[in-house]
Amino acid sequence: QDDHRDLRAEAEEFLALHYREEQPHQDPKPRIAAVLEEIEATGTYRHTTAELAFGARVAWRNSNRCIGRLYWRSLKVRDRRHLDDAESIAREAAEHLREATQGGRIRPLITIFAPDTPHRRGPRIWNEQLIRYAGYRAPDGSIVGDPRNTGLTDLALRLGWPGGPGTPFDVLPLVVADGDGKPRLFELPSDAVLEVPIDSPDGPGYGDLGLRWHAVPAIANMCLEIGGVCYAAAPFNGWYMGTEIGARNLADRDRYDLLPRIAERLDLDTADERSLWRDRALVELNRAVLHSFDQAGVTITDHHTESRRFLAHIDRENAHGREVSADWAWIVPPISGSATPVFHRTYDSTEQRPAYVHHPRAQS
Ligand code: HEM
Ligand code: NRG
Repeated sequence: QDDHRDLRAEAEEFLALHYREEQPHQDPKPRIAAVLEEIEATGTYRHTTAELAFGARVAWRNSNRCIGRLYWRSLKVRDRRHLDDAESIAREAAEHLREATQGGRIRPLITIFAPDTPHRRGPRIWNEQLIRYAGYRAPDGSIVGDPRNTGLTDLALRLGWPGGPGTPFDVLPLVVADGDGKPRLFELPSDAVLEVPIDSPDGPGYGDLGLRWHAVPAIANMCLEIGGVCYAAAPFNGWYMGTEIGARNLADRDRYDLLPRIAERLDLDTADERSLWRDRALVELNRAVLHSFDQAGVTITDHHTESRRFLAHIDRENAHGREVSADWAWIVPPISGSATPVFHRTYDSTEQRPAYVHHPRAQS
């Protein structure tokens, strides 16, 4: 009889939070009683539309690794809980990208598909983000594309993907499994994928390097947990902070590893670490990313602005009687940390629910 003890407790806690924040003058007991009954009868329960949207927004507010939380109330929610087949999910994922991209005026958006239930597992998206670049392993051990995605690239090829044109920036197909767990491939329509060519704001430029990045970061493999219910397929996006692309994706040794080539363009002395050629190349690459997104009219933030906003977020939350938890190592930007205000303090890192979580069983 105590099968659903955790679910009952988490449901109760979430419903109480929802009432406390959104309808403080109403009594939550009737709704809680109805949900507990529904759990007894069916082993799960259905969130109302308002509960779902509140849960998705508060899960963003609770994302300790996210510096972009000031606008958590503005998250737009697409309720697609009635969809659980792979084909519909691929179609709606593409539509999500179109609605989120808006030609460059990016807006924070989440699409929520069918949750897991005791009777049927919900669907899964195996890509870590809706848009990811292939990483092709050559026989000599070298990699064309994004080394982060060699695993998914291998899998897609095994499932019958013919492969893309073979550039360093081939968009991978979506790999989607419905409840039966069998992965299927879906090519993303090109009108759903906005990309920005990266070039330097001054001088000769990096045009010949052929660099680009996608406009929208849309995490697709985290589980949205609300009141004990797991929405494993719930892709969400905001916009990029420039350093994610310029200081990590394009710069990390185990990603695109571009610092040596940028330094060469800048004619820096790469034989001498103390010339700080890596640091100088990092700054120029990050200027190029911000400049290129601006030129293309695509929303992007910089780490100085976003750090200030994050501290404003903490103040605003405190004014509402809420503490903000954060993970210092993720909040502090990967370049010029000490030049941003988020560096010069500590954070409590208590995890709260609802939350976006990396599930051990989120995939496969
Ligand atoms: C992580 C910025 C919107 C949830 C991050 C990170 C940055 C960031 C810089 C660290 C990423 C890394 O180091 O790899 C932003 C900005 C946004 C935004 C500028 C603009 C609106 C959102 C939204 C959600 C969200 C809409 C969810 C609804 C998260 C989560 C993580 C994260 C869950 C941790 C991801 C992980 O564990 O891999 N964000 N974010 N963010 N963000 Fe945001
Ligand atoms: N660093 C990853 C993206 C992680 C999430 N970042 C955001 N999320 N900005 C990358 O692709 O570089 N968001 O929802 O906006």
